[in-house]
Amino acid sequence: MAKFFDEIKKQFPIFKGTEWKDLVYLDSAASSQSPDCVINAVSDYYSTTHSNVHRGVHSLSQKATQIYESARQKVQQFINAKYAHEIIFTRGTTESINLIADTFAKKYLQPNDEILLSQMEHHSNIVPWQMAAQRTGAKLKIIPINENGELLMEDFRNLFSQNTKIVAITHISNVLGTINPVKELIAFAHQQNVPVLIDGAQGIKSQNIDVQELDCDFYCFSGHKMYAPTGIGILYGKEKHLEALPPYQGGGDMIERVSFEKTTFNALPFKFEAGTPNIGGAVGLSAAIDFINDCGVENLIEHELQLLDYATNRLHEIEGIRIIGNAAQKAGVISFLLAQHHPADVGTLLNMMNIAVRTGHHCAQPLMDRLQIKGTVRASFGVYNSKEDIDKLVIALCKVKQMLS
Ligand code: 7TS
Repeated sequence: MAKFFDEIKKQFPIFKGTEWKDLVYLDSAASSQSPDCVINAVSDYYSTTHSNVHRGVHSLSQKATQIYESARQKVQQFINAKYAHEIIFTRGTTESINLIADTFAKKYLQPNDEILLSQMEHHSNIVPWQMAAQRTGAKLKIIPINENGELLMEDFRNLFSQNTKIVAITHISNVLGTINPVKELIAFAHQQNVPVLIDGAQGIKSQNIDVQELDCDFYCFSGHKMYAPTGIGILYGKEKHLEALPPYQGGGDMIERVSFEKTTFNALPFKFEAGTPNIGGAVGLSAAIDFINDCGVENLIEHELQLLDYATNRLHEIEGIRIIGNAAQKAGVISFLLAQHHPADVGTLLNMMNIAVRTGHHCAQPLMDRLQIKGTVRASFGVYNSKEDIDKLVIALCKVKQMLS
């Protein structure tokens, strides 16, 4: 298996150039690197196929449209959505969540309605709901977590009331690595007739996602955390919800007929895709899905878990390390503190030793408040990481400790 992944690393040009050849990249939860096949697909698209979509009679535009729509089908198959028109291209997870928070609020939210979120959400799955709540008079209710960083399921169930209108929850915490029991959460919410949005920013590359099996109402993710380019992401929504919700942005492509008196809207998925979309990004995302399928999703999951296990054991060897997030079910994200040292100091020194980690609150300040810490150092894994990377991290952390004492 290790050899298999060594070979895969060779497909990532960033590690082949002289500048970053020796970089230990442990920041894939923020953004993953892209393999040749993704970069080449985007480059080929612009070299051979680019034109605007959905509007040309000419052959080049038809070819671009075909490639864009086949990318949609690729995503549909990847997450096993029932229909291709349930796949909306967006700029990323953040835009996908904003789209739902905004349109859901317009259609359904009333004063005193309740939105359930968890204590471990990324700001992207808090602020859009807070804005929706402020506009409508609805309220946020927060599902608490235990010391290990797991949701308190009993509290979750008890938070439901007559006024609960939607649950929005992360699949995997970008700080704690916790894999939430989303299937169970969704089943319970549905018993109360409440729809569920899953923030899949971290889930998409660490889990086998089958939206029909999960039965989630919405699943949101970004291309750039699954080896695709930035600026492309997905909102999956069940057809019945997407049909019922009003449009988000107005503009070209999302209309059926416009007059100054009245506009009627296009069918799904175009109703939610105003303006010229990120066609090159969709091409890159499609290539990234091929890449993931070629690696084998199960292999990627296994690889991440092996690295997580190894990193957890090795980090524990360092005196003064405190791992933040000890859930029973975790993905390849590991946050920690090194004695009393400031995460930014630790990260800066690691950077000087060619190790890229993320430090700070990771856009999860309410979680930091809950944990009563200011931030963490976070190492997160991708397909190109190896046990040697973790060994280098551990050696570097020992040096950092000496330097800071
Ligand atoms: N939700 C979660 C759980 C995330 O981890 C992130 C990004 C987002 C939403 C937003 O995704 P975007 O692609 O729209 O920006 N997380 C991180 C991170 O952990 N470090 O940098 C970005």
